[in-house]
Amino acid sequence: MNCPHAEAARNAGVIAIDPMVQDLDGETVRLRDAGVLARIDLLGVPAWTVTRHAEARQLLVEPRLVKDIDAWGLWQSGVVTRAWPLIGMIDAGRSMFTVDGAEHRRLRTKTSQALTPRRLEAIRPDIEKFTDELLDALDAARGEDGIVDLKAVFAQPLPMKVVGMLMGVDESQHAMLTRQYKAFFSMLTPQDERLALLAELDVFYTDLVREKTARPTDDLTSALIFAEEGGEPLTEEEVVGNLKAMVAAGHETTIGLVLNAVRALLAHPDQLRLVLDGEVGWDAVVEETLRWDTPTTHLLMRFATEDIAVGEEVIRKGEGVVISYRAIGRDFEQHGPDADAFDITRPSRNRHMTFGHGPHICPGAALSRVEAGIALPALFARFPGLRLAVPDEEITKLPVMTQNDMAAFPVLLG
Ligand code: STR
Repeated sequence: MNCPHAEAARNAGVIAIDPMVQDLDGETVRLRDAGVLARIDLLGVPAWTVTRHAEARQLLVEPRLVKDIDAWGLWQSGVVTRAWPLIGMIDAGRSMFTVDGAEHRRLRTKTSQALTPRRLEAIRPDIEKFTDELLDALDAARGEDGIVDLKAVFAQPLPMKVVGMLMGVDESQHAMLTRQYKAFFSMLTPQDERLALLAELDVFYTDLVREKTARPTDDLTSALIFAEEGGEPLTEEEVVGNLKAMVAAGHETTIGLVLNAVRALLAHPDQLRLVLDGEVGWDAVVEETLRWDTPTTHLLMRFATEDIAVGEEVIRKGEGVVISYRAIGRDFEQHGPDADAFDITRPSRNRHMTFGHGPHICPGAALSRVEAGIALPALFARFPGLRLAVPDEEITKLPVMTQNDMAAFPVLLG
């Protein structure tokens, strides 16, 4: 291959993931062009990453790759410690996110059953109500200059309200959680502050679980506490772990999905027209956005319990593997030579792997599709003249290594 990026990557051998996220598209292309498995550096810590669809699909069902941090050589040897800024992405307590096998099924079943498309029909009216309220808030938040931040006023609070309702987290706590997770994900947060906020969140969630244990309500947290089917009931630590994972994931990733879709449509007015004229459905917008501009850039991490051969490379026992979903969405083999283009009419738009694959496939996938499928049409119906208030190039990413997260999205509502 004579791609200069690929040459550079091979010479350097290792691609350092930029904590400041100054060139996400460039980095995505460099990773993809570096091969099926690329060597990356995460703030001084080496890992493999999978950058292609077919191989990721294979590795995501590979039982010799596990989530348990104790299988990580660099953790066993003490090279990686809690001082590493990304440790909270891996050492997140016992939950469906960190456990494999039969125990994983035990931890996950109740949650995935609560989030099936059928069960979600029941909360559709609530999501529509939240959306309408936030559209009013957008209208009201318009400044003198007519500019309003679509992220802060709409895309961020909506998923928080939805996951808050599902899990039984009171509205009065939403702003606190949004602030804490923003600091958690930001690479500008000093590590001692990050560890302190994680400890505070643990106290908050533990108190919440104890409160629901004493006075159960109609929410998934209470259901997890009192789940009877499927063998052993979950321990308090396991309920807390699942609750943390649900709130963190449910709130963070959908922000990206909604904003990335709006941004892509505003940058491709011909495609926006197709949707507004009813020629292409909103589901196509959602799926193509998921493929082209994934909310999760890199998913940390899995560890090899034995040597695993992948193509010409071997992942050695104890080594860490990241899944680079953004590069995977741009795979030429899977999506054709125009994989870097946003195209809601592409035939392969539904064949992305953005929610993962295998046992850990995102249990909230249907929920995020429902949320985006309500929010996007409602937004464009209320504000048909919606446009960016700054040139697209001026939209910057937050310094977050694993999520695809804009700092702000200033718009004119028209
Ligand atoms: C954040 C910190 C925490 O307390 C618990 C979790 C577990 C679930 C993780 C979450 C994390 C970070 C964002 C993740 C989420 C699962 C899905 C979400 C990785 C580590 C994605 O970005 C896909």
